[in-house]
Amino acid sequence: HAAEAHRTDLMTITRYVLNEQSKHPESRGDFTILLNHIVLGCKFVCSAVNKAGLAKLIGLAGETNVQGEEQKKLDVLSNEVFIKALVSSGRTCILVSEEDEEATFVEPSKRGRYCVVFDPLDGSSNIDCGVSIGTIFGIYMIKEGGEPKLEDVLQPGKNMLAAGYCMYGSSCTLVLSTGAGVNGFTLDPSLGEFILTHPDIKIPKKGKIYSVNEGNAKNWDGPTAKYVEKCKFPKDGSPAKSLRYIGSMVADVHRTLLYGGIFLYPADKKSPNGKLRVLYEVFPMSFLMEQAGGQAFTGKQRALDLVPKKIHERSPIFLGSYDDVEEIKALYAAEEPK
Ligand code: P6P
Repeated sequence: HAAEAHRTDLMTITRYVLNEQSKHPESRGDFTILLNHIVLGCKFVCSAVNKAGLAKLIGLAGETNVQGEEQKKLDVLSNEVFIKALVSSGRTCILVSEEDEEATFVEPSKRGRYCVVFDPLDGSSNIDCGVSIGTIFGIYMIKEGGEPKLEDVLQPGKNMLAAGYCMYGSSCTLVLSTGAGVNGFTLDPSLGEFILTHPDIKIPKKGKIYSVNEGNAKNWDGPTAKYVEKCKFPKDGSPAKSLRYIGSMVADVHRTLLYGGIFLYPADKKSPNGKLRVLYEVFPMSFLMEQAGGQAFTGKQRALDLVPKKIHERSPIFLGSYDDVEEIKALYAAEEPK
């Protein structure tokens, strides 16, 4: 009967979020409405990404499609879709997007209490070759009443109420945490619904995979170089780790979350703060990793404790299985000036 119940008792993401809401009787459902608008954006982008090859949506802006219309690049299109969906939810007041230099302050008549930071289509350089890409997002509550200010989105990642990503690959998978664990939902295109397929995801305590761009090895600092060396030539006779690097953060993080291991984007001489952005790449993925029992470290501190000063600030990041991150933390601690 359990199997039967599972097939007919579809737990959609909307039902899941409503269940979460029912645990907060004081809630007015604003958060549920906001999440539903984010889910709508993900469904639209999923459909656009899947059609990209056919509708010549890929490639550079300026190409014209069969209707002779000016084609928008997928990441530009995705950004517009999310901005419109978030503003129309009537629950947001500040939006920070990887695509927009400045933060968007929502007009007063449509304002709500939430600030959303997002990368509408991360890894978009991989679109043309069909590698999985994704949307990454994080949600803050505005700090206090009154006029929304930029400081309301320059909060440490530990203040996030929720974070997640939607990966557009062989299937469309949305991984979400609202602060009570991590759940994965897969889009059933015939229903147009995200169905709970990965309940209560926990990352293995230790993994057999390391994920880094080895092409940057000549620029790495001591601790990173030592750690990667240890992955490849373990001194304790344990088997070497496998290297898996897709070059699309959502895909590399999703594999790390499900299989275990460690994902590294270290600082190097070329980029002293690494490459990945704090607000809408490092924080949401670090939030998910901690919620799944893993951890996330910047080389200096717990990633979620970082207080950003600018909305597009970068940070080095080491995230994944708890024990694997502990090892690289020890190597950085050993380098600390006494
Ligand atoms: P590199 C994609 O461009 C991205 O922003 C992330 O999705 C990915 O993890 C990283 O950059 C890859 O960077 O320097 O290894 O190509």
